[in-house]
Amino acid sequence: MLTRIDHVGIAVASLEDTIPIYEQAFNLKCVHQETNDRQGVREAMLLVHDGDTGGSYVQLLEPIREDTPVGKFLAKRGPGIHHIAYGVHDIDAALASLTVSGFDLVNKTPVHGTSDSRIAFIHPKGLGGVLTELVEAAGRH
Ligand code: V0V
Ligand code: CO
Repeated sequence: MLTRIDHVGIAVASLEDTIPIYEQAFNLKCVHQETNDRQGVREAMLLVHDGDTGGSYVQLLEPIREDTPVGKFLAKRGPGIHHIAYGVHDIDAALASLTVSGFDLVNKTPVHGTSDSRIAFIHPKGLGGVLTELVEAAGRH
């Protein structure tokens, strides 16, 4: 079902301050930036590796308000790893399978993700305390 690690989501107070640090530390390039109002974030994607099944990235996340998932996370825990995201070919099939298995889906149907991907979150409680996202990249269905 999973094709790759698509990204590791990292909660930060400031994209502007953190992007250059990641670029310099690992010689990464920031290949995309976007504001996602529904998710309450400004995000930056730094390409780690472009593989056969799609890219893998570091995703830096800055909250656009305090009452958002990343805003609450930052206030409670400070900056750090917020979620892991796995690539899938068919997110509808993956969600159907997880529903049958009884997992607690934050999104029962896919929502809009970075670069027009379709994404869905699975609650951290059922997965070892790790907020987990599935990503079906645009055009790779
Ligand atoms: C909260 N908890 C976490 C967590 N956030 N545990 C692990 N990782 C996280 N990131 C734990 C928290 O410690 C509490 O545990 C419990 O969940 C409830 O916390 P809360 O602060 O009251 O938070 P809730 O319940 O209001 O919301 C938690 C969920 C929320 C996971 C439901 O964060 C959510 O809907 N996340 C999905 C959307 C999202 O994260 N979007 C931003 C990224 P205790 O204290 O009860 O044990 S957007 C993105 O990645 C995009 C656009 C993309 O990739 O394209
Ligand atoms: Co993400």
